[in-house]
Amino acid sequence: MSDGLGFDPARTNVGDLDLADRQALRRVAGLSTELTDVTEVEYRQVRLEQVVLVGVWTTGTVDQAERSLTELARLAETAGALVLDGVIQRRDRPDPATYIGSGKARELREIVVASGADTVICDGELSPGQLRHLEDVVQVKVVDRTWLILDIFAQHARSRAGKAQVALAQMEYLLPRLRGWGESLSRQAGGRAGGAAGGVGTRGPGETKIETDRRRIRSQMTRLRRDLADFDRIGRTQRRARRRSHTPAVALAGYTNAGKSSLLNRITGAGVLVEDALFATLDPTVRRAKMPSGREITLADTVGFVRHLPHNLVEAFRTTLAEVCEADVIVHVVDASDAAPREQIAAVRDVLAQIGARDVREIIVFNKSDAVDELTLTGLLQREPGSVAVSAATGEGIAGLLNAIDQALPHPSEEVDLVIPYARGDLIARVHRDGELLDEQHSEQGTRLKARVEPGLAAELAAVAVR
Ligand SMILES: Nc1nc2c(ncn2[C@@H]2O[C@H](COP(=O)(O)OP(=O)(O)OP(=O)(O)O)[C@@H](O)[C@H]2O)c(=O)[nH]1
Ligand SMILES: [Mg+2]
Repeated sequence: MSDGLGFDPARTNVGDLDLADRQALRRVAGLSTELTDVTEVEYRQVRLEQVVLVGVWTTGTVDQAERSLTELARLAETAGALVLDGVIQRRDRPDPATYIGSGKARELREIVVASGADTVICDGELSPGQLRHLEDVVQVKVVDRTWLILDIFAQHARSRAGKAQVALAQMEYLLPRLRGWGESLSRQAGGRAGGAAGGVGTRGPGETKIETDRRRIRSQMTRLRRDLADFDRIGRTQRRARRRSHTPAVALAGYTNAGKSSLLNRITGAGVLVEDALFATLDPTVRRAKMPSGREITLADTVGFVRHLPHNLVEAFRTTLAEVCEADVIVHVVDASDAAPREQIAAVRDVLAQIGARDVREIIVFNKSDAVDELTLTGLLQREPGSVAVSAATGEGIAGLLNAIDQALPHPSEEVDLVIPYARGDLIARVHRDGELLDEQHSEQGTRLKARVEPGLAAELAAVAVR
């Protein structure tokens, strides 16, 4: 099976066939950066690394296992790594000591040596012990899927809040996984406390490097949590201001690369970054849009989800994800051209449940309709009642999506039937924009409006109405 990624994820052993190819990619010794004085975060980065992927396949079909490893390869490439090889082991559950079985771990060591890889990436979240034991067997850096996702997020974070959120999640992950370097591998504790943040004097007498690292990380975490609390307050204030205007909030959510930013651009002309890359968007963008009924909404683009999104990352991104939790409607964007759209839907709903957005009204939108055949699309639409198909690329189906959003919007609580003098055209405009107009007629005294509006606007209308 070839998947265009240069490796066969189903293969459980290395053949001789492409050994020469892989050795041709072997790193030139001595060119790598000196590792003695980098921080743990820097050390764990997988940028520019040559990696071998390894997965444990416990449940599901062989197809699912392969898709998972193919996705891991895309994630690794997004992070900047070069994927040399990939192997899957079938087991009832991961080995508690070394993730893959110990025999398999020794085979993995041979693959690493043969391919010249400098990093192994495991398709799961490994316990601190598993990470250490496997590292001792394969004798190169081992990182897991969780860390890989954290690393991509770290590379893509632009805003200060985004950067702080990722840094905190990385440190939470690393704290229990710090290891005393020097016992194995080539990394030794340097003469100084390591990393620019430490500096001379941070290491007390008799303190080992690992203790210094832990202490430094803890104090950085405290600072980050304080910063995040500030960002959270700002975000809350902004959302409250939007709420006060009673503009319904709609959030685009969905699997990474599904086309959320493309849809925002198509609907609002926002000009947000669109990329064929995983996690292109980290910071939410909010734009206004007018619905066919004339009502205005705010439409928020958000960070994409992925299978097994690290839990502490979800926690850290609570501020960002609040756009989704507090929305009136979630437009759940699905890539219809994906090999397994229904698995994506399940993964996204899993995260939505984690962040407490399960009860928010959801519209499933199958995007990229231009890239799938009619039959597949019909099948998808049938299995998700109320879903719509669109193409952000061609614009097909967008009108239908806007109608679906319009209908899903919450109805303002007060119904009014009043005559508003012509001099108050401003109020009538607000009914058009913020309320739901049911009927409008013009008489001598003014405009007769039947509409549903929020209580505040209802009171203002009543105050000026012609009796
Ligand atoms: N064929 C086709 N490609 C699309 C369509 N919509 C988006 N794409 C492509 O899909 C890729 C991802 O699009 P984005 O809009 O960046 O996706 P996203 O969901 O915002 O992704 P992240 O922010 O990374 O989670 C890009 O290469 C787009 O050009 C579509 O309707 N048809
Ligand atoms: Mg995006």
